[in-house]
Amino acid sequence: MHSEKISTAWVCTFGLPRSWKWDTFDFQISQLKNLVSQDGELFYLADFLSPPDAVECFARLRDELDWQQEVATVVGRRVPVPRLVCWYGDEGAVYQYSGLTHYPQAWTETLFGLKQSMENASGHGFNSVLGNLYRDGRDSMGWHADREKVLGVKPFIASLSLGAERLFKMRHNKTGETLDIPLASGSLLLMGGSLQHHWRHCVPKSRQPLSARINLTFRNIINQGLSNR
Ligand SMILES: O=C(O)CCC(=O)C(=O)O
Repeated sequence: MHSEKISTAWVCTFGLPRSWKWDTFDFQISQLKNLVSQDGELFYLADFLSPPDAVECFARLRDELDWQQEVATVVGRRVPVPRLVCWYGDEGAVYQYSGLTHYPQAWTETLFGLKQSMENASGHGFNSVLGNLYRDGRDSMGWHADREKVLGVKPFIASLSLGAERLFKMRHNKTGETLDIPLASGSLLLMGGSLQHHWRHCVPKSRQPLSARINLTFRNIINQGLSNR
């Protein structure tokens, strides 16, 4: 059941960014069904955010965040990444992947409120978030696993989807077993245990005329040794 919306007012916590209260679904991980048969944990909640909050949250994030077009080097060629990205978090939560170094921008009120909701809901702490903006069905994310050293041995990642529904595909590294999960607006996907070591995932392109989608993956960077620029 959705908890009653306590307030739509700004909440101010001393020393921390003010945060926005979202109407989120109360759940306990122990009550959720693990969607993978082996080697990891994967939980899906279709309606973590209420539909009105999902719409509002999408609009805020689309307008507020500093979306960037990154360029990756693939076999010596400079190729634009097929989506826009941003990286926010605690100072020092520097993240390197695909040969690119991401220095965090300071939490916005919207992101900080979502981070708190994610932490309360999952019981895990997060110090950073990767944002992906898929402008339409031509934007995508290739096969990969989130298993960089700075995420720790068994990273726990909370992934919030907003906007157009997109397919999330998973494939087991050894058995080739596959799993397709359509990610609805307002849904939450939780990845944990040894999932990233045994499975890969992607968001393929779609031929459908799709509108935009925002995905936020809340993460915990454990080696904050790198300093900001
Ligand atoms: O957009 C998604 O749902 C997937 C995002 C993802 O795989 C990632 O950020 O590593």
